[in-house]
Formats: sequence, C-alpha cells, structure tokens
Amino acid sequence: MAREKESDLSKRSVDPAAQQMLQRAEELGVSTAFSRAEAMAPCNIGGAGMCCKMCGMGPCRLTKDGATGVCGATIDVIQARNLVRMIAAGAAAHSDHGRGMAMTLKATANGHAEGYYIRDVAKLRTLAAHYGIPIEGRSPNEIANDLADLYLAQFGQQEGEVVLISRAPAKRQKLWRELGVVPRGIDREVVECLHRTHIGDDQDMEHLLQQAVRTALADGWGGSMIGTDISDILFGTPAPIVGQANLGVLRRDMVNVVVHGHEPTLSQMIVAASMDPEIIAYAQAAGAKGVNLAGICCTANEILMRQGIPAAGNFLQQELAILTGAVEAMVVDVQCIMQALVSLAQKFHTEIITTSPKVRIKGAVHIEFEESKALTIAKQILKRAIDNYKNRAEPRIPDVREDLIPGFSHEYINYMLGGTYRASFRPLNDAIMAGRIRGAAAIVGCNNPRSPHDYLHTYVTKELLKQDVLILETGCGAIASAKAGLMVGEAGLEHVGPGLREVCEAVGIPPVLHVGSCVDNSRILTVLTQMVAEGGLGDDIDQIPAVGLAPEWMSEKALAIATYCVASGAYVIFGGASPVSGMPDRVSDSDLVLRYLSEGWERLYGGKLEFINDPDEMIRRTLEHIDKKRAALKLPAYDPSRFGRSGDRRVLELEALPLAQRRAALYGVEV
Ligand code: NFS
Repeated sequence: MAREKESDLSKRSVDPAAQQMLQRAEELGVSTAFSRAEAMAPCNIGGAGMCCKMCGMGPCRLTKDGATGVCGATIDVIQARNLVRMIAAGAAAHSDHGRGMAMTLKATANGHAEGYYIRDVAKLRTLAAHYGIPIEGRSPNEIANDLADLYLAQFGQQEGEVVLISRAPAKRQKLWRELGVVPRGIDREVVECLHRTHIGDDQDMEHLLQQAVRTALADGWGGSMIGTDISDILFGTPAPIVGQANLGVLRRDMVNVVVHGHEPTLSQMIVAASMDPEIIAYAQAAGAKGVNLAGICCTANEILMRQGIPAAGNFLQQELAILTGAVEAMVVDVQCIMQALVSLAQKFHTEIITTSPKVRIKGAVHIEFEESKALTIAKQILKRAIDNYKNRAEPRIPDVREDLIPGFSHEYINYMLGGTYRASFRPLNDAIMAGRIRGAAAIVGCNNPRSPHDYLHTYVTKELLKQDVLILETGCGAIASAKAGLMVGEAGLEHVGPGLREVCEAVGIPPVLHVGSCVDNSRILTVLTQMVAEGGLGDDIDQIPAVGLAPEWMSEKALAIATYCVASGAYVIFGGASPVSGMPDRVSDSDLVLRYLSEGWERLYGGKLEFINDPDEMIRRTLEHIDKKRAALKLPAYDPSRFGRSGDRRVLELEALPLAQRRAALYGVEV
C-alpha cells in the first residue's frame, strides 16, 4: 500500500519537495491542481479545437467528416480561429506587462515613482542610440523619458512597423516584409485578431494564421522585448549570482512572504522593503528573525536572477507553498495565479494579497499597487504579513532545496565569452562550428498537471546535455532545472557530453543557462541574432543548429512564444496535447491546421511547430534537426570522440604516461 502511494506521488511530480506536500494535501483532504486534473477529464472536442462558440448560434461541435458550424464554418477555420484567439491572449498578456514597464520607466524618468531609479544607464544609452534618440550631454532621466515615449507609442501605433523589429537579422526582416507579417502596432494586431475571428469575418485558415504570426511577432519583438529591456534598465541587467530553489527555501524562524506572478515592479520594491531596518525591527518585535522573501513562477525568476532572492517553486508549486503552513502572505500581481489559492489559504493562516488593478480574486485581500507610493505600499504589505506571523501553526517545510547560479542575460553571455574588452559571441560560434557544442536548445515554458510535474523538463534537459547540446532556459522550465541541480556550475558536469563539458569548464558556466522569465525569451531572440551577426552560422536564425522546446506547456502565452519563435526561424517542439490536434481517426481533415503549423510554416519561415508527447522522440527530433542544420552549414558532423581531452584534463592524462609515450602523444613521434 505504502509503495503504491509512493508510485502515485511520483506520477504526479518528480520533485521530492512537491511529493511531500502532495502527501500532506492527501492527509488533510484538500484538493490541488494535481487532484483536480485527475478528476477532470479534458473535453476531447474542445481540446482538439473543434468546438466553436464565437456566436450564439452554437456552440457548434464538429465531430463528423464534412461537418460545418451553423454558419458553414469548416473545421480548419474553426480550429484556426480558436488558435488565433489563444495566441492573441498570450501576446496581450506579455505585451500589457511590457506596457506597464514602459509606464513605470516614464514615471521614474519624471520623478513620479517612489523608490525607483535607473540602475543600468549603459543599457539605456545603448538602446536609445539604436533608435536614434540623442544621448550625448543628456541625463539618464531625459533619455529614459524619450525611450519610454518611443516604447509606449508602439502599442497605439496604427501604421508602419514596430521599431523593435529592427533588432532582428536583416534577412529575417526582409522576409517578414515580403510575407506581410511585420506588426504595425502591438495593440492593433491583438485587436485585429479579435475582429477577424468574430462571426462572419476572416474565413481562410492560412490568412487567419498569418495574423497570428503578426500578433506573435508584436509580442516577441515587441511587448516582451520592451518588458525585458526596461526591467534591465530599472532593476539591473542580470549577471551570475548565487541563488536557491525549492520549497525548502521557506524559513521556520522568519516571516515568509511569497511573491507570485510576473511583473517585477512591485516585487522589486518588496525586495527593497524587506531589507529596510524599520521592517527588520518590526519582524523582530513579532518574534521572527526577519522577513524571508521567496518567489513563485516568473516573479521568482525576475528577483532570483537580479538579487538572488530564492525561488520557492514553479507554477505547480503555488498551492504546495501554502500547504507548508509557513507562508504568512502570498502577494500576487498578474498571470498564472490559480483561483484555488484563496480557498486553500483559508485552511491555513496564509493571506492572499492581490495588488494589480487588473486582478482581483474573491476572498483575497486587495492592496492596490501604485508606483507613486511603491515603497510605502511594499512596507504596508510586509507589515501585514509580519502581523500574521503569530497565527502560524506548526509548519511542515520540506527540507529540499538546491543551489543555482542564474542571471545569464544576453549581455552577460556576450561578456563571459569574450571579456570586458572583447565581448563577443565568437567563442560560442566557434565551439558550435568545431562540433565541440553540437547545437543549442531553449527549453522553456510551464508545468501542466496533465504530465508529471518537472519530469519532461528535466528528462529532456539531462538527455540533451549528454549529447553536447548547450541549454538555455526561462520560465518554469528554468526553475525545474534549478531544483534538479542542473544550474550549479561544475557540480553536474560529469553527466554532460565531453565537448560541452570542455566549454563549460573553460568559461566557468553551468551547462544549463538560466536566462530569465518568460518575457525574457526575447533574450533568446537576441542571442540568436547576435550569433548570426558574429558569422559562421549562416545569415539568418533558421540556419543556426538550435531548437526550442516547451515540454510541459499549458498557457496561451506559451503558444504566442512558440509562434514568434517559429516566425523567427526556429523549430519548436511542444509536449502534451495540441490545441488543434483534431481527431483524424474520426474526422479526416481535422489535422489540416496541425499540419500547416509544421509544413506550411516551415515553407514560409524556415521554422515549424510540432506537438510531440514522447520525450525520447522530442530528443531524437531535436538532435536530427540540429544535425541537419549543421550539415546544411557544411560543419563537421558531430563526433564526441574528438573532444573532452583538452586543458587540465589533457595535462593530467599526459602526466600519467611514461616519458616516451608522453613525448609521442605531444609531438607525434617517439623521441
Ligand atoms: Ni511562462 Fe511565467 Fe510558468 Fe508558464 Fe506561467 S509562470 S510566463 S506561462 S506557468 S512558464
């Protein structure tokens, strides 16, 4: 019986901390997303994108060959419309986050944001110069004001091109112009998705999906990139820092405040407030040693990679953090916040505090965040959490945590490879060209209780490392790897392929680079663009031996990310179910859209999106794609036997040899 229980838990999560809390949920008889997913069978018609409820004549469920909706809509159009709306919602979420950041930058530049200042003046000046904003002889605030105005204008722009597109490789920009997918304005593209998918509008699958691409590009090379740029300017461009991850970062002797959501504006202020002597004294007066901050989801990534604030976990751990009984307050802003938190928190002493004017949850405390009083509000929230400390019962904190080194911004990757005076992607390109690094994979995205928590992320990551694939990670995928101990510098290198290991040891990096939050997938676009600019790997992103994977995706944002990556030239593999999977066993043309996302998009953009369930097949296709791209570039075929014996390792090997053999090995002749 006990063994059965254990295996049940491992089917739900591979994370021992999560397993302990799931056990506790069962003991207490409370539900979690894990148990609710088991109780709720997904609808196979809606799941396949074949249910249309865009007007009051339906909902129309298309389950037979040749069936149409009441209006005559065919299966492919219905599936495409559903997908377009999901991508629009994802792009809207990211981009509205970017808008918020631009408004904070504007307020900061004009002295209207309490506690904020411009931390990365160099990045501000570099970006401003790229857009032709005058920088010489001007103060950071003056430049920031102009950059904020330029970025804010991208949202309401009606004609022309979103300016951030100019940061893509020239060949890619040209292709987008030819295909008519350059976004005109961020809001305009999202609105047009809603318009085109209204009853009786755009009814051509390919034309609908062209607008999906344009909208997704307005996210990746628009809203998300704005979010990343401004977060760096205001809070600092990340560089490696030591951090920790998993529920074991919660402290018995401190007031635990978990920040959860996405926008760094409030969480950064809470970080500052938690170090304020007034707050520390207040916590000590309440019998605690101080305030311990921890993050969940992408808010976790934002403060982890900049200040080393620990991450309590990823998406599926938000409820599990409350189940520890050690959280005084969970402070949430926007996105990926489960409504179930409130009813769960009521069983403990935890307070759920909503802070965004956009997000309220019935039963939660609402303390609205305003930039003009940011620090004051952050202190108010912390004092409230401290006041709640006395209500804590005996906590059950899993003693599970891992160290990691996050903070690999594209600026830092550039710097670490070349040094201060020769910052360059040349060593990375050279390592790929030589075959020391076989290729690169970006493993990103969510958790989904439809597959064991963290299993696909960590399995695929570990297997690709053995194959000398350098991994870049963001979002909840990055937290999964952090918890699995894959981001601790040289500690895990014995499981890494020989060539990649040499590079990691030479440069002093972990083989899995934590690149940030989900909006920071824009950093990956920048890395790819800089690799193209460096030379030797073709003249566009689609030629680089690289693949993007989201093995446990669940959010609409993930679909927007997939789409802009494909349109930028990447092969993207998603695990789990496709939202347009169709039912080919019952309806013969129900996979038209699915095929178009793969074959159709590859013809147009050189990138494609595929949904693959089996992790070994994901790995096989990733490697196949990387090797295909290597061959197209006429690079040497991947051969791990050529590497792994350079540097100190080689010296140690040579020293162990008798003199004559050592000379022979060194000089190729018996001396
Ligand atoms: Ni990305 Fe970050 Fe996580 Fe998925 Fe949600 S937190 S924005 S959407 S679940 S990775």
